[in-house]
Amino acid sequence: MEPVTLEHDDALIIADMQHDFLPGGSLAVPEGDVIIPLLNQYMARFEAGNLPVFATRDWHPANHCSFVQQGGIWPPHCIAHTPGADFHPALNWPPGTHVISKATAQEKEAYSGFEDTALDSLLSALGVRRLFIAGIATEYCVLQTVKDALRKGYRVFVLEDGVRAINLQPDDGAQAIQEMRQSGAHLIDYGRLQP
Ligand code: VGL
Ligand code: ZN
Repeated sequence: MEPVTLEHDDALIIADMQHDFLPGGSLAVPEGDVIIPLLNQYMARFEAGNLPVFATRDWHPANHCSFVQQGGIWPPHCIAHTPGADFHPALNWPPGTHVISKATAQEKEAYSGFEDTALDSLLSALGVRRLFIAGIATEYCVLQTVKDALRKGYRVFVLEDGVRAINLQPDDGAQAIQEMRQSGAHLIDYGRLQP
């Protein structure tokens, strides 16, 4: 992969860095917290370039259909307005970071940050054409957000060192990376970003 230089039509999307998805949370992503310092470095680069940063968050009602009690596959997690749904406090969000709440409807699962949110219209209004995407979980929110972004015509860079997987099956994360690459996403890491 070639070096990548940030351009005026770039934006950063960081997926779901919430307590319940981090070690100690109800649906912890292994090593989910390990990427926080790196995500702060990525955010600092976008802030320095005056480029927009978006934070998605899972923001479920207490009886969301994805929870086991309602026949879903997940333990209750990221219930709106509870501490488990808060972002980890060590993240240095730039002033003006756009927060996108997703999967807010009781009867519908939604992993993608684009599903029933204002994300696409905000990006369009800002003239964004290239998206840099990191966060958790690789094979759910990150994968579906990346695939939606590609379908909508964005050029997509997945920050491979800034994602972590749940891995219900041991290679779910690796397979998701493959799927993103095959769908047309570029995989990069921090070392590829030119100063
Ligand atoms: C997610 C599991 C359950 C995600 C959301 O957005 O990655 N994963 N709910
Ligand atoms: Zn969820």
